[in-house]
Amino acid sequence: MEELLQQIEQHKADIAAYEPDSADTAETFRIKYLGTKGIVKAIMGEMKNVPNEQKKNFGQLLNEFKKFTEEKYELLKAATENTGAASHASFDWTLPGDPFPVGTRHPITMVRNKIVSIFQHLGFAIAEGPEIEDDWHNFGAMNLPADHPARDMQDTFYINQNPDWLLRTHTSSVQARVMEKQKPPIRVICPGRVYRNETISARAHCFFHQIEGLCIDEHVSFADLKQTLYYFVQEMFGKDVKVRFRPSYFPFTEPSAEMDISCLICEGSGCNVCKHTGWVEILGSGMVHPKVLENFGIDPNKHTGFAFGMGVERVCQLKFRVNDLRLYSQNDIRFLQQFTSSV
Ligand code: 2NL
Repeated sequence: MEELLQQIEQHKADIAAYEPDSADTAETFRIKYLGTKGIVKAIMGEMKNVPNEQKKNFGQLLNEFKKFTEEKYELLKAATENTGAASHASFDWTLPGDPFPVGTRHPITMVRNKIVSIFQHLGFAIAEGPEIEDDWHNFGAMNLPADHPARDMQDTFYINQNPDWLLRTHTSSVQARVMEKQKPPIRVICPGRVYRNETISARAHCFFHQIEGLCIDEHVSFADLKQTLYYFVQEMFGKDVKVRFRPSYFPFTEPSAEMDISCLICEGSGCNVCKHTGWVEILGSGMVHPKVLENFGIDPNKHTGFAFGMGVERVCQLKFRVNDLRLYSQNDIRFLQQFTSSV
Protein backbone atom coordinates (compact mmCIF):
# COMPACT_ATOMS: atom_id res chain seq x y z
CA MET A 1 0.00 0.00 0.00
CA GLU A 2 2.69 2.44 1.09
CA GLU A 3 4.74 1.43 -1.95
CA LEU A 4 1.83 2.09 -4.32
CA LEU A 5 1.35 5.59 -2.95
CA GLN A 6 5.04 6.30 -3.48
CA GLN A 7 4.77 5.06 -7.07
CA ILE A 8 1.88 7.41 -7.75
CA GLU A 9 3.83 10.36 -6.32
CA GLN A 10 6.81 9.49 -8.52
CA HIS A 11 4.60 9.24 -11.64
CA LYS A 12 3.02 12.59 -10.84
CA ALA A 13 6.46 14.20 -10.60
CA ASP A 14 7.49 12.62 -13.95
CA ILE A 15 4.28 13.80 -15.61
CA ALA A 16 4.64 17.35 -14.31
CA ALA A 17 8.19 17.49 -15.72
CA TYR A 18 7.13 16.13 -19.13
CA GLU A 19 8.08 18.65 -21.89
CA PRO A 20 6.90 18.55 -25.51
CA ASP A 21 10.02 17.99 -27.64
CA SER A 22 8.65 16.70 -30.91
CA ALA A 23 5.45 16.51 -32.92
CA ASP A 24 4.49 13.13 -31.46
CA THR A 25 5.28 13.86 -27.79
CA ALA A 26 1.56 13.95 -26.92
CA GLU A 27 0.90 10.57 -28.53
CA THR A 28 3.93 8.94 -26.87
CA PHE A 29 2.69 10.31 -23.55
CA ARG A 30 -0.85 9.00 -24.15
CA ILE A 31 0.37 5.47 -24.91
CA LYS A 32 2.68 5.42 -21.89
CA TYR A 33 0.19 6.72 -19.31
CA LEU A 34 -3.36 6.54 -20.68
CA GLY A 35 -3.22 3.61 -23.14
CA THR A 36 -4.86 0.21 -22.47
CA LYS A 37 -1.45 -1.05 -21.32
CA GLY A 38 -0.55 2.24 -19.72
CA ILE A 39 0.49 3.17 -16.22
CA VAL A 40 -2.87 4.63 -15.12
CA LYS A 41 -4.72 1.43 -16.10
CA ALA A 42 -2.10 -0.70 -14.33
CA ILE A 43 -2.45 1.24 -11.10
CA MET A 44 -6.26 1.10 -11.36
CA GLY A 45 -5.80 -2.70 -11.51
CA GLU A 46 -4.16 -2.57 -8.07
CA MET A 47 -7.55 -1.53 -6.62
CA LYS A 48 -8.48 -5.16 -6.03
CA ASN A 49 -5.54 -5.59 -3.62
CA VAL A 50 -6.52 -2.63 -1.49
CA PRO A 51 -8.18 -3.48 1.83
CA ASN A 52 -11.92 -2.67 1.87
CA GLU A 53 -11.73 0.05 4.53
CA GLN A 54 -9.20 1.99 2.39
CA LYS A 55 -10.95 1.52 -0.96
CA LYS A 56 -12.87 4.84 -0.73
CA ASN A 57 -9.80 6.99 -0.04
CA PHE A 58 -7.64 5.17 -2.51
CA GLY A 59 -10.30 5.36 -5.21
CA GLN A 60 -10.42 9.13 -4.79
CA LEU A 61 -6.65 9.35 -5.03
CA LEU A 62 -6.62 7.28 -8.21
CA ASN A 63 -9.31 9.42 -9.83
CA GLU A 64 -7.29 12.54 -9.08
CA PHE A 65 -4.20 10.91 -10.57
CA LYS A 66 -6.12 9.99 -13.72
CA LYS A 67 -7.52 13.51 -14.09
CA PHE A 68 -4.06 14.99 -13.53
CA THR A 69 -2.64 12.77 -16.28
CA GLU A 70 -5.46 13.57 -18.73
CA GLU A 71 -5.03 17.30 -18.20
CA LYS A 72 -1.32 17.04 -18.93
CA TYR A 73 -2.16 15.11 -22.11
CA GLU A 74 -4.46 17.92 -23.29
CA LEU A 75 -1.72 20.48 -22.64
CA LEU A 76 0.86 18.48 -24.58
CA LYS A 77 -1.57 18.02 -27.45
CA ALA A 78 -2.28 21.74 -27.67
CA ALA A 79 1.44 22.60 -27.53
CA THR A 80 2.49 20.13 -30.22
CA GLU A 81 -0.41 20.97 -32.53
CA ASN A 82 0.85 24.54 -32.84
CA THR A 83 4.43 23.68 -33.67
CA GLY A 84 4.26 20.05 -34.65
CA ALA A 85 5.00 18.22 -37.87
CA ALA A 86 1.33 18.00 -38.79
CA SER A 87 1.02 21.79 -39.08
CA HIS A 88 4.33 21.97 -40.97
CA ALA A 89 2.97 19.60 -43.56
CA SER A 90 -0.16 21.69 -44.15
CA PHE A 91 1.73 25.00 -44.40
CA ASP A 92 2.25 26.47 -47.86
CA TRP A 93 5.88 27.54 -47.90
CA THR A 94 5.51 29.22 -51.29
CA LEU A 95 3.23 31.95 -49.86
CA PRO A 96 4.86 35.40 -49.80
CA GLY A 97 6.06 36.46 -46.35
CA ASP A 98 4.38 39.17 -44.32
CA PRO A 99 5.87 42.45 -45.49
CA PHE A 100 7.31 44.45 -42.64
CA PRO A 101 7.52 48.24 -42.81
CA VAL A 102 10.88 49.63 -43.83
CA GLY A 103 11.76 53.11 -42.59
CA THR A 104 12.95 55.93 -44.81
CA ARG A 105 15.48 58.69 -44.26
CA HIS A 106 14.14 62.01 -43.08
CA PRO A 107 13.97 64.45 -46.04
CA ILE A 108 16.33 66.82 -44.18
CA THR A 109 18.84 63.98 -43.77
CA MET A 110 18.58 63.01 -47.44
CA VAL A 111 19.18 66.56 -48.64
CA ARG A 112 21.95 67.15 -46.07
CA ASN A 113 23.74 63.95 -47.18
CA LYS A 114 23.47 64.97 -50.84
CA ILE A 115 24.84 68.48 -50.22
CA VAL A 116 27.69 67.13 -48.10
CA SER A 117 28.61 64.51 -50.69
CA ILE A 118 28.81 67.12 -53.48
CA PHE A 119 31.34 69.14 -51.48
CA GLN A 120 33.22 66.00 -50.49
CA HIS A 121 33.79 65.38 -54.19
CA LEU A 122 35.46 68.79 -54.33
CA GLY A 123 37.81 67.82 -51.50
CA PHE A 124 35.98 69.39 -48.57
CA ALA A 125 36.28 67.53 -45.25
CA ILE A 126 33.33 67.27 -42.84
CA ALA A 127 33.64 69.05 -39.49
CA GLU A 128 31.20 68.97 -36.59
CA GLY A 129 31.06 70.80 -33.28
CA PRO A 130 28.96 71.41 -30.15
CA GLU A 131 25.43 72.84 -30.30
CA ILE A 132 25.99 74.64 -26.99
CA GLU A 133 28.64 77.24 -27.75
CA ASP A 134 30.36 80.13 -26.07
CA ASP A 135 29.98 83.74 -27.17
CA TRP A 136 33.45 83.86 -28.74
CA HIS A 137 33.08 80.92 -31.14
CA ASN A 138 29.56 81.85 -32.16
CA PHE A 139 29.80 85.67 -32.34
CA GLY A 140 33.09 87.26 -31.32
CA ALA A 141 35.37 85.34 -33.65
CA MET A 142 32.90 85.95 -36.49
CA ASN A 143 33.34 89.71 -36.20
CA LEU A 144 29.91 90.33 -34.71
CA PRO A 145 30.23 93.45 -32.56
CA ALA A 146 28.95 93.41 -28.97
CA ASP A 147 25.92 95.49 -29.91
CA HIS A 148 24.95 93.41 -32.95
CA PRO A 149 21.19 92.63 -32.96
CA ALA A 150 21.82 88.89 -33.42
CA ARG A 151 23.32 88.82 -29.92
CA ASP A 152 20.08 90.12 -28.46
CA MET A 153 18.11 87.90 -26.08
CA GLN A 154 15.25 88.35 -28.51
CA ASP A 155 17.10 86.43 -31.19
CA THR A 156 19.43 84.01 -29.39
CA PHE A 157 18.81 81.33 -26.76
CA TYR A 158 21.20 81.89 -23.86
CA ILE A 159 21.89 79.21 -21.23
CA ASN A 160 20.71 80.30 -17.77
CA GLN A 161 23.64 78.80 -15.82
CA ASN A 162 26.27 80.82 -17.66
CA PRO A 163 25.67 84.07 -19.61
CA ASP A 164 28.63 83.19 -21.86
CA TRP A 165 26.85 80.07 -23.15
CA LEU A 166 24.24 79.90 -25.90
CA LEU A 167 22.71 77.60 -28.50
CA ARG A 168 24.72 78.20 -31.67
CA THR A 169 22.91 80.43 -34.16
CA HIS A 170 24.95 79.24 -37.16
CA THR A 171 27.55 76.55 -37.80
CA SER A 172 30.26 79.20 -38.28
CA SER A 173 31.23 78.29 -34.71
CA VAL A 174 32.37 74.92 -36.02
CA GLN A 175 34.58 76.59 -38.61
CA ALA A 176 35.94 78.82 -35.86
CA ARG A 177 37.01 75.68 -34.00
CA VAL A 178 38.60 74.30 -37.17
CA MET A 179 40.62 77.50 -37.72
CA GLU A 180 41.69 77.35 -34.07
CA LYS A 181 43.25 73.92 -34.51
CA GLN A 182 44.27 73.83 -38.15
CA LYS A 183 46.31 76.17 -40.33
CA PRO A 184 45.61 76.77 -44.06
CA PRO A 185 44.97 75.12 -46.43
CA ILE A 186 41.50 74.57 -44.95
CA ARG A 187 38.57 73.13 -46.82
CA VAL A 188 35.67 72.09 -44.58
CA ILE A 189 31.93 71.62 -44.79
CA CYS A 190 29.97 71.94 -41.53
CA PRO A 191 26.46 70.50 -41.37
CA GLY A 192 24.42 70.87 -38.21
CA ARG A 193 21.41 72.07 -36.28
CA VAL A 194 21.23 75.74 -35.31
CA TYR A 195 18.85 77.67 -33.04
CA ARG A 196 17.12 81.04 -33.24
CA ASN A 197 14.59 82.53 -30.84
CA GLU A 198 11.70 82.77 -33.30
CA THR A 199 7.97 82.31 -32.91
CA ILE A 200 7.17 79.07 -34.72
CA SER A 201 5.17 79.48 -37.91
CA ALA A 202 5.06 78.01 -41.42
CA ARG A 203 8.00 80.22 -42.39
CA ALA A 204 10.07 80.32 -39.19
CA HIS A 205 11.19 77.81 -36.59
CA CYS A 206 13.26 77.94 -33.42
CA PHE A 207 15.73 75.48 -34.90
CA PHE A 208 16.76 74.52 -38.43
CA HIS A 209 19.63 72.87 -40.25
CA GLN A 210 22.47 74.66 -41.87
CA ILE A 211 25.46 73.76 -43.96
CA GLU A 212 28.36 76.12 -44.07
CA GLY A 213 31.55 75.79 -46.06
CA LEU A 214 34.97 77.36 -45.66
CA CYS A 215 37.95 77.32 -47.99
CA ILE A 216 41.20 79.08 -47.06
CA ASP A 217 44.46 78.91 -48.98
CA GLU A 218 46.88 81.14 -50.83
CA HIS A 219 45.35 82.98 -53.83
CA VAL A 220 41.72 81.92 -53.15
CA SER A 221 39.57 84.37 -55.09
CA PHE A 222 35.93 85.32 -55.59
CA ALA A 223 36.12 83.41 -58.90
CA ASP A 224 36.83 80.24 -56.86
CA LEU A 225 33.76 80.97 -54.74
CA LYS A 226 31.58 81.44 -57.80
CA GLN A 227 32.82 78.32 -59.58
CA THR A 228 32.49 76.15 -56.46
CA LEU A 229 28.91 77.25 -55.82
CA TYR A 230 28.02 76.99 -59.51
CA TYR A 231 29.27 73.39 -59.53
CA PHE A 232 27.24 72.73 -56.38
CA VAL A 233 23.89 73.94 -57.78
CA GLN A 234 24.43 72.03 -61.03
CA GLU A 235 25.00 68.81 -59.09
CA MET A 236 22.10 69.55 -56.78
CA PHE A 237 19.48 70.90 -59.17
CA GLY A 238 20.63 69.85 -62.64
CA LYS A 239 22.68 71.24 -65.52
CA ASP A 240 20.00 73.63 -66.74
CA VAL A 241 19.87 75.71 -63.58
CA LYS A 242 21.01 79.32 -63.93
CA VAL A 243 22.64 81.35 -61.14
CA ARG A 244 23.03 84.99 -60.28
CA PHE A 245 24.92 86.76 -57.50
CA ARG A 246 23.59 89.81 -55.69
CA PRO A 247 25.75 92.01 -53.44
CA SER A 248 24.87 91.54 -49.78
CA TYR A 249 26.21 92.13 -46.28
CA PHE A 250 27.44 89.76 -43.56
CA PRO A 251 29.76 90.90 -40.74
CA PHE A 252 32.04 87.88 -41.35
CA THR A 253 32.60 88.29 -45.11
CA GLU A 254 33.75 91.14 -47.34
CA PRO A 255 32.63 91.37 -50.06
CA SER A 256 29.44 89.38 -49.48
CA ALA A 257 26.98 88.01 -52.00
CA GLU A 258 23.75 86.11 -52.02
CA MET A 259 23.19 83.56 -54.75
CA ASP A 260 19.89 83.00 -56.51
CA ILE A 261 19.02 80.13 -58.81
CA SER A 262 16.48 80.17 -61.63
CA CYS A 263 13.12 79.00 -60.29
CA LEU A 264 12.81 75.24 -60.79
CA ILE A 265 9.11 75.27 -60.24
CA CYS A 266 7.99 77.61 -63.01
CA GLU A 267 11.29 77.69 -64.93
CA GLY A 268 11.19 81.47 -64.91
CA SER A 269 7.64 82.08 -66.07
CA GLY A 270 6.59 83.26 -62.59
CA CYS A 271 5.00 81.44 -59.65
CA ASN A 272 4.47 82.07 -55.94
CA VAL A 273 7.67 80.22 -54.93
CA CYS A 274 9.80 82.79 -56.80
CA LYS A 275 7.22 85.52 -56.14
CA HIS A 276 6.95 85.97 -59.90
CA THR A 277 10.60 87.01 -60.28
CA GLY A 278 11.86 83.75 -61.83
CA TRP A 279 14.64 83.60 -59.18
CA VAL A 280 14.90 82.04 -55.72
CA GLU A 281 17.49 82.77 -53.08
CA ILE A 282 19.53 79.72 -52.16
CA LEU A 283 22.53 80.78 -50.08
CA GLY A 284 24.73 83.51 -48.63
CA SER A 285 28.46 83.73 -49.26
CA GLY A 286 31.49 85.95 -49.41
CA MET A 287 35.24 86.33 -48.99
CA VAL A 288 36.23 85.68 -45.36
CA HIS A 289 36.63 89.02 -43.56
CA PRO A 290 40.32 89.82 -42.80
CA LYS A 291 39.39 90.34 -39.13
CA VAL A 292 38.02 86.79 -38.93
CA LEU A 293 41.29 85.41 -40.35
CA GLU A 294 43.34 87.53 -37.92
CA ASN A 295 41.27 86.22 -35.01
CA PHE A 296 42.88 82.85 -35.70
CA GLY A 297 46.38 84.08 -36.45
CA ILE A 298 45.96 83.65 -40.19
CA ASP A 299 47.73 86.43 -42.15
CA PRO A 300 45.18 87.98 -44.58
CA ASN A 301 48.05 89.19 -46.78
CA LYS A 302 49.15 85.62 -47.35
CA HIS A 303 45.92 83.67 -47.11
CA THR A 304 42.44 84.42 -48.40
CA GLY A 305 39.28 82.40 -48.27
CA PHE A 306 35.66 82.14 -49.21
CA ALA A 307 32.76 80.95 -47.09
CA PHE A 308 29.09 80.25 -47.61
CA GLY A 309 26.07 79.13 -45.66
CA MET A 310 22.73 77.66 -46.62
CA GLY A 311 19.61 76.36 -44.89
CA VAL A 312 18.88 72.69 -45.50
CA GLU A 313 15.12 73.25 -45.06
CA ARG A 314 15.28 75.84 -47.82
CA VAL A 315 16.89 73.38 -50.27
CA CYS A 316 14.34 70.77 -49.13
CA GLN A 317 11.50 73.16 -49.94
CA LEU A 318 12.79 73.53 -53.49
CA LYS A 319 13.48 69.81 -53.93
CA PHE A 320 10.25 68.50 -52.40
CA ARG A 321 7.91 71.51 -52.65
CA VAL A 322 7.11 71.43 -48.94
CA ASN A 323 6.35 74.96 -47.85
CA ASP A 324 5.52 74.60 -44.14
CA LEU A 325 8.68 74.40 -42.03
CA ARG A 326 6.84 72.85 -39.09
CA LEU A 327 6.32 69.60 -41.01
CA TYR A 328 10.05 68.85 -40.83
CA SER A 329 10.06 68.50 -37.05
CA GLN A 330 6.59 67.14 -36.24
CA ASN A 331 7.61 63.57 -37.14
CA ASP A 332 4.18 62.79 -38.58
CA ILE A 333 4.64 59.40 -40.21
CA ARG A 334 2.14 60.32 -42.97
CA PHE A 335 4.44 63.17 -43.98
CA LEU A 336 7.72 61.31 -43.56
CA GLN A 337 6.81 58.18 -45.50
CA GLN A 338 6.25 60.18 -48.68
CA PHE A 339 10.01 60.67 -49.16
CA THR A 340 11.07 57.30 -50.45
CA SER A 341 13.09 58.45 -53.46
CA SER A 342 16.65 59.62 -53.16
CA VAL A 343 17.47 63.22 -53.94
C1 2NL B 1 23.26 82.36 -44.82
C2 2NL B 1 24.58 83.00 -44.89
C3 2NL B 1 26.88 82.62 -44.53
C4 2NL B 1 29.16 82.35 -43.89
C5 2NL B 1 27.83 82.01 -43.77
C6 2NL B 1 31.32 82.09 -42.73
C7 2NL B 1 32.05 81.29 -41.91
C8 2NL B 1 33.30 81.67 -41.56
C9 2NL B 1 33.84 82.82 -42.02
C10 2NL B 1 33.07 83.59 -42.83
CL1 2NL B 1 34.21 80.71 -40.52
N1 2NL B 1 31.84 83.22 -43.17
N2 2NL B 1 30.08 81.70 -43.08
C11 2NL B 1 29.52 83.33 -44.79
C12 2NL B 1 28.55 83.96 -45.55
C13 2NL B 1 27.23 83.61 -45.43
O1 2NL B 1 25.59 82.22 -44.36
O2 2NL B 1 22.33 82.92 -45.31
N3 2NL B 1 23.14 81.22 -44.22
C14 2NL B 1 21.90 80.51 -44.07
